[in-house]
Amino acid sequence: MKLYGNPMSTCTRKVLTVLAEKGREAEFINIDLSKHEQKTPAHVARQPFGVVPALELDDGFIMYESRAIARFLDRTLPGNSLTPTDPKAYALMEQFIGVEQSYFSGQAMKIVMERFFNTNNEENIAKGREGVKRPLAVIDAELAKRPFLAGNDFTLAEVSWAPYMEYLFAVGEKDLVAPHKNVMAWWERVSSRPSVKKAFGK
Ligand SMILES: N[C@@H](CCC(=O)N[C@@H](CS)C(=O)NCC(=O)O)C(=O)O
Repeated sequence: MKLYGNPMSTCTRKVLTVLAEKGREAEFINIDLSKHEQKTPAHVARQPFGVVPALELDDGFIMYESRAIARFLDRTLPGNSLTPTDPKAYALMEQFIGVEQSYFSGQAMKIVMERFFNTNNEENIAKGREGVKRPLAVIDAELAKRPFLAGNDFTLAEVSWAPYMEYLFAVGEKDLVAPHKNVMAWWERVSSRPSVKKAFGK
């Protein structure tokens, strides 16, 4: 199995987290985003939108989209399942993957990109800060009721949220999260998990 990705990429990190949870390694093919290797014809043949990650199985099957890859690996690799069997817990997991994708990660990345590339457009940063407030408040209320987004266990919902949360802290935005005590406690549980540490190079 080959994973075409970049170790700094949030989407690649979701896939690496699932692999680490399962105790599996893929052959990692580094796609250098600074050299635009994601736009080469060879990579676009695997990922038609010219981004990472893409997964290639030994039988030649190729797929892309990080959340789809995460679901696929969770379903097909043996080991600890990251998808609840209880239908309501499953619904919550999918709901919070949707919340991450629709309302959180795009806003968080507005801040992260400005800081990461040192462009520091304060207008964009302010928009991102405003944008993450609601999803953080929403999950804070939910996390008052249970330790993880879908229940008592770490699931693909945490896999989806973790890379963006990690970057918010990494670029010095702890103050955005700190008023949300339940999110802080949850993040301690998530970020101390060996799979997350491994996937994030910690
Ligand atoms: N929806 C895609 C998004 C992939 C994506 O945007 N990847 C970023 C890195 S996290 C990328 O390759 N960026 C480089 C570019 O946009 O050229 C997924 O979940 O896999």
